[in-house]
Amino acid sequence: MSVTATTWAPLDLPASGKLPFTDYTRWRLRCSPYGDHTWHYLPPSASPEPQPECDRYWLGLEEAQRTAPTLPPAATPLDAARNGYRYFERLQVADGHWPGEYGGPMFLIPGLVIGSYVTGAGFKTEERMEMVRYLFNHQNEDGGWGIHIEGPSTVFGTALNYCAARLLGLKPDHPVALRARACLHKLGGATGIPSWGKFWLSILNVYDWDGNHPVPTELWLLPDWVPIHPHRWWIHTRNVYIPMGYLYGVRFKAEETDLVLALREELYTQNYYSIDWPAQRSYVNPVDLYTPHTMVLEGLYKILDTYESCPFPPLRRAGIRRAYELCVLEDENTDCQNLGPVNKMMNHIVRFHADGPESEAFKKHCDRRADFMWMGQEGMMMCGTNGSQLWDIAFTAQALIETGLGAEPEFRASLVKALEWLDICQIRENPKHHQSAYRQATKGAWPFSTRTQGYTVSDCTGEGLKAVLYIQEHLRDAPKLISERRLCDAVDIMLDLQNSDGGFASYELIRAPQAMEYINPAEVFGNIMTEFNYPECTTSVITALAIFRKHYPHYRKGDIQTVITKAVEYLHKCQRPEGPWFGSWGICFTYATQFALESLSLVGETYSTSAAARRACDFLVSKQRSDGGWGESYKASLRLLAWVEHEQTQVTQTNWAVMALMYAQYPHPEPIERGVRLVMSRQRPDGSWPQEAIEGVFNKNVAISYPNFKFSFSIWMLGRAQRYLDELKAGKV
Ligand code: LAN
Repeated sequence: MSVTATTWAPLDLPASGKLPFTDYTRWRLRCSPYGDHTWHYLPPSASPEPQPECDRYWLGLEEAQRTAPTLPPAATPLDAARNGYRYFERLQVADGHWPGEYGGPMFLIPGLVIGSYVTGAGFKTEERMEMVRYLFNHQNEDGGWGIHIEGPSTVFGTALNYCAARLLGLKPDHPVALRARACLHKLGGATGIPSWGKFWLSILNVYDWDGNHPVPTELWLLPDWVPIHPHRWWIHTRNVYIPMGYLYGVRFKAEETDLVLALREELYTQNYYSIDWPAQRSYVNPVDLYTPHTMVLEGLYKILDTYESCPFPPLRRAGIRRAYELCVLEDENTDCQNLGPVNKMMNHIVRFHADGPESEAFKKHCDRRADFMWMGQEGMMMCGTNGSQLWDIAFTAQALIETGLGAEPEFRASLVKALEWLDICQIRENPKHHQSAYRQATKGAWPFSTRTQGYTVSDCTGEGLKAVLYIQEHLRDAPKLISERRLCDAVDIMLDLQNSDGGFASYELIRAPQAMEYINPAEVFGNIMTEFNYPECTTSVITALAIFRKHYPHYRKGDIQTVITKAVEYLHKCQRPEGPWFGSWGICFTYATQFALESLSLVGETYSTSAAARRACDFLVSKQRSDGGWGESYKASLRLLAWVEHEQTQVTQTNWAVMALMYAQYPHPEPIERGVRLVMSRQRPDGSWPQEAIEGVFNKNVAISYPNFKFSFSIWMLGRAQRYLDELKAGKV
């Protein structure tokens, strides 16, 4: 493979991305037996095969053409839940799971495109066209792009996506390019791009490596016990800095093609060749700054910059070799799919550089790019992970059981298929390279997406286990596909993940002091250096263990009790004084509070018995809007601020708030009834709900979409509400 004119040739593109650039009836989603998805464009020669409903839904064809059947109007919340599931079931694929798009962040397509361009890994023309279209559709009014689809324009978003669009074939005089350049220049040009942007531009050879602070791989040569050793960093951060260190160490850069030379002209307000590069290292445009460099980091950089001017070659070589070894271990553990989309594209370049374009590893990397590329109605995006398969199926399965819908003959088969997928998704072994790659155990865990990706996540294991227990224990004659031993393996995984203060973090135990945040070099993210405890992760584990012990009361009884007690203590400690819990992965207080009240209810704490539950409910009720719903903005996550209202009421947050009240056995029906009415009023005649605002967040500053939530949580809430309101009226609560 090489950078050929045919692969990257300029495209003639319409002025706007409103209408598809390709024939949408030709796109097909294919799934591996493990639920890994890839989209394919059928060549004109292919015999036309019918397009499955799932594909049509995600491509927006169903909505555009209104082809879904109209359902009998819902008279009760349970009818509405049933209609919702009738719609959602059509989106389940043959292996039992629900595929879904997982877009939102706007710094992922650039990594994909730059990493592919510099290694000569091509795209199909249709993929290029639809990626550009996605960029067109997410361009802000002012011509720029933000760090995520709802964010204001930043240098990071604008410079990187501008480069991506140009590499994909956008001509420099196209109106979209003109507007983007105008915005970038108004922001002062690309010099002030944050450090991860400096890195990608340097790879593309349109920013000098001298404009970057060092990324020393030598740190990996320190003994493991050193408190700041990189194996102690948060897994996403260390997995990004490993290949980044390698590529910095070898100063990898693209060939100086005409396009590269043109970009050097287009990205800056001054002459590229006159830029004082070292002066840019610590310069980040204020519009981009989320975590400014601390004095500690600046001090550290002074030392590193000095070392960099005369590095000790054998040490540098050993550091680079070590980084390469770690990339190989990660590739072998995940079949080159890797932990996430950022390190995936960096490893792709490392393997190209070290192993060559003909190597098996590089070829595998090229193929695996497709796992992150998703076709949506606005074009083709790069997802935050290779999907959210386990996460979505776990909530849907629990919703079906708790509402009783799963037991209705019409839906039973769908639920059994979901169980089959949960069975396939559970990780059976520890990683191939376990200790040597500093990995947490995985045997018995459920990952966030698929088994191929294969990373333990505390709350995914919790939700996966709950879903399996619900189906196997509550669905009459359900096949017991997952043995007791395997359920116990999942429990072991969770018990080993508790931190000393009782909380649970995301992928691993907290391995380093949290003061490491002082040396966070990525100015656009917060809380990324180490693991932190999260109420959401903690509550999922408490809930899963509490449900597990009801069915298996003897397994590690004492350990489970101790872990739950300490976790509940942690949960009490991190409740905000006003009543809610702060969510780090969903927006925001409604999200975390529903998980918290679910787990408190399982240890007997409800509105009438617990002051904590009462405070939480009163807080939520105080935020209910006059239309009966709730709505929070992603902005609440930015600065640990208090509640931030969204301009519109949101179905998903209304679901979370009502679920929270029901978990706590809130004694008054009105707020629940009003929430139910709001969610029912937003349901369409075909049973679906339209997409509203973005639902998730990460690293404080980035929003991410969970489009299946509008189905799983609406069905769950409405079905439960029916029973809850009946019980409340009958005086049974
Ligand atoms: C996710 C998505 C899921 C999420 C939950 C399971 C919801 C959470 O409770 C634990 C953390 C986890 C697994 C999580 C961690 C960070 C991820 C992987 C993401 C938000 C999806 C994308 C994000 C990842 C870091 C994106 C790549 C960007 C970098 C800055 C490396």
